[in-house]
Amino acid sequence: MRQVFTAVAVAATFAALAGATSAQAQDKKLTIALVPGLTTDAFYITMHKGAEAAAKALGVDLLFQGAPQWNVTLQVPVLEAVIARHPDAILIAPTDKQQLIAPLKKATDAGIAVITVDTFIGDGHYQTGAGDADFPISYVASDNILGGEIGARALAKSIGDKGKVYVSNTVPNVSTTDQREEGFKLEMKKHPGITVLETQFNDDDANKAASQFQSMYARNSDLAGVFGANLFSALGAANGVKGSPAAGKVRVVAFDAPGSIVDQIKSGLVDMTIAQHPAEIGYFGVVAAYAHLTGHSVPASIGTGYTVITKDNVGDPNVAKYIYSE
Ligand code: T6T
Repeated sequence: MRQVFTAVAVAATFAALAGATSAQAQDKKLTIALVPGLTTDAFYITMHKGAEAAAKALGVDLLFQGAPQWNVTLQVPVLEAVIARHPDAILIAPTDKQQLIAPLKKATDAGIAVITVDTFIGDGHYQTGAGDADFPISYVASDNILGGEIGARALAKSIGDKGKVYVSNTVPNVSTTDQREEGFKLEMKKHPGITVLETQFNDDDANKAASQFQSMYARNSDLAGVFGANLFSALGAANGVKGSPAAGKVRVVAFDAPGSIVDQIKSGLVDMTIAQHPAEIGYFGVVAAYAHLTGHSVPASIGTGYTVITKDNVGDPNVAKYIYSE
């Protein structure tokens, strides 16, 4: 069975480890590369900061190299260029569950340790000895099914448990956003008064998500709510509602916490957002790679948490610290 450790347990284990292995690390300076889903996304910018903090603490070199958009065809050549630099480990957010398996296998075959952060390849169950995609050492991420369930419960509450809703999503075959949609729909089965309409896929483009909202609203004037399954989907849906006859009528629940979404929460346009902890994902990704490279076993799955941000708690510094860096 796959071991799932909480970030706190992992922190305690690795804090001890950092001291125990510093002598080994001094022999050779390790290089760890982080390949994000895309470079221009506050989520990955924040993840990079967390990775940098761990790299500094452990005395390793960190490379950050990615594509400017969420696109497999752009990510694969970036990955190939990173493999050519031969770092000791690659942390990567694969932009597709299947299409990144073969390119990542090349990294493993070249002796580079692979850890996936945020998204997974295959079914996300690593080090099982089964299937063609279990070779990464670990998967460090939020629990995305749970995230979708939290979103659904919040939206159900906002719309008084009845009416039509839909999921604004990026592209199919992305582990995170697929699972959020899955969790959302699972939870909505417990709310018989709510009808979930067809998911709208926006290619991670907020402008497309905004115009999709407008056509959905034109076709369903009784639309009650939207769940934006990631930053650009949520931002686009909120922008679509803004200034349209839907404003004040259609409720929006968001995923991710850039300043732009937080502003919409303050203005009342978005009811709440589910902030991930991307800095923790980056931090524990580097720590897990370091542990593996210095001869320690690493859990095959490391889970990080969420902070739900609403108008009522956004002023609390313990909540506001989870707003993403830009
Ligand atoms: O929601 C995050 C990330 O978890 C997902 O895999 C892709 O979209 C984001 O980067 C936000 O834009």
